[in-house]
Amino acid sequence: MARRRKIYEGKAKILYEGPDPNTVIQYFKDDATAFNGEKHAVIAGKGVLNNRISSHLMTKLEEIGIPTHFIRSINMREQLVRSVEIIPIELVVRNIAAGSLCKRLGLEEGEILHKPLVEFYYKKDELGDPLISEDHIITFGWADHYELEEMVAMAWRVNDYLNGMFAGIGLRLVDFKLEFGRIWGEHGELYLVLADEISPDNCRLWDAKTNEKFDKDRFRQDLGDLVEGYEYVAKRLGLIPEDGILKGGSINEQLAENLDQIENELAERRRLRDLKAGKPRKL
Ligand code: AIR
Ligand code: ASP
Repeated sequence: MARRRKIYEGKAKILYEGPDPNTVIQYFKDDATAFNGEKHAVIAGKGVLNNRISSHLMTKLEEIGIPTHFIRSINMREQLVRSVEIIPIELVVRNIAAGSLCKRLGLEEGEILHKPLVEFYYKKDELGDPLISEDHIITFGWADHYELEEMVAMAWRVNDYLNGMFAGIGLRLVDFKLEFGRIWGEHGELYLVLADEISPDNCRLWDAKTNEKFDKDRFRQDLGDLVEGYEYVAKRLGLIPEDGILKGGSINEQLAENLDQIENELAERRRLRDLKAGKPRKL
């Protein structure tokens, strides 16, 4: 393969230049980090499973009209995505109290919130991604009113959809994190799309009956094999065979490559909406 230029390397992914200037290749690493990179391990199979799970969920979201950066899967570790300008905000949606919410407010883990909670964090590793308000976002110009309104609306729809999808396979969607990116059209119109990834690295997923955790908390809290948890999620979603793709703790590469009939058929069907076309409602 021709040498590709690396654009950016993060904790769990690498971005390479894509085949044309509007695209980027997103490579899923096997690295797992927690507590802002303090804890680190390389876990065979994690990248393959996240690539697969995220491709699937992004495709499903496209199907209900949520625009995403996802174009298509390339191979077991890589996907082609639209090149976007990432908005430096992490939106976290919570249905059940866990993680930093419990720590900050002294709540008991597992408490069901009477309405889903949307939180904003400023994406800045040096500061440990601090919690911020909508006003910070506007005041510091990280996003404008149109964008903020659109991001929150999309986050609610994603939550409703994924809640149902996971409930249908016996999992509770406790919380998740979303990132959005900007794309400009030919005439300068602005589109917002869902970017980054949606995988057990950035969702909390518990068994509906036992509350067993199948997400990155397995690693954060040393609860058991991380990749087995992710594999369980992929199996329940019907993305890998029932007997899994792990062999003796590492990925069966041949089997993983052969799973390549991934959801690419929607790649060309796009429903972007010019953000400036409508007036913002009061926040
Ligand atoms: N998250 C937040 N920053 C990075 C990630 N991955 C995700 C977590 C969790 C949710 O956002 O994986 O699903 C809330 O995280 P926390 O730590 O604020 O409780
Ligand atoms: N991914 C972040 C980190 O490396 C946060 C987390 O998931 O806990 O620390």
